[in-house]
Amino acid sequence: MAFRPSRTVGAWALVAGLTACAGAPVAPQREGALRTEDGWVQVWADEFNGSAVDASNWIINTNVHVNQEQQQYTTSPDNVSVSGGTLKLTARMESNNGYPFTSGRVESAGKQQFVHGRVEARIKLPVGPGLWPAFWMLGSDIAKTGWPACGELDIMENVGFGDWVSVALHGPGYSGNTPINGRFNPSTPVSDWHEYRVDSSPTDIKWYVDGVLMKTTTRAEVEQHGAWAFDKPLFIILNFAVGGTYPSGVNGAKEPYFGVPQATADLLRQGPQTMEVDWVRVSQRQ
Ligand SMILES: [Ca+2]
Repeated sequence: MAFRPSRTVGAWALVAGLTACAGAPVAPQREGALRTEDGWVQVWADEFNGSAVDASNWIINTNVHVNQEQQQYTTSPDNVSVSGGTLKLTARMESNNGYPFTSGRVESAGKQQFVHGRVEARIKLPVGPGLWPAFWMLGSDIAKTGWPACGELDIMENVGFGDWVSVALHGPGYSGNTPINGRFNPSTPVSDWHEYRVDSSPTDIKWYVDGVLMKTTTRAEVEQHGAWAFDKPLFIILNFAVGGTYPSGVNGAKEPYFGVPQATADLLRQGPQTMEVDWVRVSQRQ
């Protein structure tokens, strides 16, 4: 894409803060057993079958104010909840800490991290330009090495359009408006359930939607820009931002909120919007 805003501040804010709907059919539950499929063995999953965010897997990070995003993340069940087999990250129009919206963000930082492998999630998104849900990873060494040296692997981002999602890599020499990115069209709107996945190895990174290969980036391609940053542990982030630089760069909106056009502000005024996650699974070749 032509424009990819920096996650720089976000990454650092993340570290600094490290202290810290609608019902839908749920996929068949397969937790509790390693699942072998084409040589891949499931090594971890959260199927979101409980009644709260599993603290052995996730922190709820509220201390993130970056990219001119318009939400205050909270730990409230109104913004972050688990029920009916899914994680729900919900954006609401309600003032909090000087921000016009509240929402939710969970991270596996300090809880679960993975070197290479298959990371996938089944996700259903709301539609409304300026909504910015994402499923992504950061290098666990970010506190030591900083961003972008730590590496950032964006598995799925959406800025509120129903027909496309984006992916990207960030690292030393290829960050912010990174040259390594792509936009892809799921077979049906993002408001339907889709499986977003990345397979990473020492030689390449492959992105899939619903099992269909969308993009392959080789290590050699990355190393044309800078050091490969993906041979080390990374953790998972699921978050639902509202507005900010990436949405604004696409939809052009500055008012009524930065990156949030009037129609989406009206949508949020009418009611909360929820990013729903059925499961997150990680597999590795063994
Ligand atoms: Ca589930």
